[in-house]
Amino acid sequence: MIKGRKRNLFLLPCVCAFLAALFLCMGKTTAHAATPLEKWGRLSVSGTDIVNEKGKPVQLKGVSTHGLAWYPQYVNKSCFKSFRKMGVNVIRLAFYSDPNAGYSKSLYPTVEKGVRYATELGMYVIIDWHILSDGNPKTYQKQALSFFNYFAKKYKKQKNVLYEICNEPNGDVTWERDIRPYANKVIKKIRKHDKKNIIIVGTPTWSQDVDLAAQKPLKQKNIAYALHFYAATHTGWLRDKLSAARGMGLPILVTEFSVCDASGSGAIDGASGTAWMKLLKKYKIGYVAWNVSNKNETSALIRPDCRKTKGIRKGDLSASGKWIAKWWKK
Ligand code: IDC
Repeated sequence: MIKGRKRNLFLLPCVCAFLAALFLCMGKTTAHAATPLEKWGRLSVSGTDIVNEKGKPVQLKGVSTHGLAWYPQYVNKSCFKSFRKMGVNVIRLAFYSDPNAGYSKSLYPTVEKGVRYATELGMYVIIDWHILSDGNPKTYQKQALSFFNYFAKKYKKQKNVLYEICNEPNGDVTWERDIRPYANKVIKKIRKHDKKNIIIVGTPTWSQDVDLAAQKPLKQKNIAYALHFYAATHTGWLRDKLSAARGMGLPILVTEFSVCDASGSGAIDGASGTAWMKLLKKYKIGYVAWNVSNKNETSALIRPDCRKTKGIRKGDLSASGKWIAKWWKK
């Protein structure tokens, strides 16, 4: 039998070893905080909400690349990680569909890199077919079908991929005649491979007319609809449109926004911006900020004089970047 002082001498190393093991474990858990993907798993659409694997509504918070042809240097793991640290959980990869705006099959590997880095970081990633100057999604429908066929086949097993099939239809485009039939075709193509991941559909007038989509939504599952706003241009009237469409049961995601005007520049409208962010928070509607670059325009999230493409810190953010980053932590 071990007695008195002797017993204490025996117990002491045991207690120390136990404490050391405990600290090591704690160190491990703090070193590896759960990633957004570990926390939520595959997302889906339930009623008007985007929900996690347990069916609980979640709010995506993201940043969008600029056109991949113009600013591919920001598609790197360190850059994505910097934004994750600031509270971002989704990266949008903007692949312009118009050849005059950079469309090229040679950019597919840039998309693949983006998806790989986001995946390694446990972040969600939106593959965005960025129609803009090409107005009608039917203009490059053939290319869109081949684009989504390729990526849906590639990523059908991943839980963190979302497809945005037409950034901003505009000009002589209607929901019924153009966007809805286009969406039906592209959705069919994606679903041939990827049965579950969310597909986001743009709406008329640069993704503002969610009310028109709400009148005749698509019939498939796991479809969300895009609403885009630039706070200085799109004010209360567009917020009302959002609320009305949501009231009609439409699931909405803000896959692009900024706090300046619709040109992507001009002054920040803090009052309109705040009203938007409060509304989105109230409804848990996800939002993605345009754009990760240091271009000399207000919407660029990085300061024009910052040449870094890695290890981005809060101090490297532009005025709009800093403004928006405050909301990533709320
Ligand atoms: C803008 C970029 C700008 C680029 C222009 C044309 O900020 O640097 O020269 O596109 O490609 C959108 C579009 C988005 C626009 C942005 C600002 O989806 O591509 O980016 N915007 O104009 N919709 C509303 C505003």
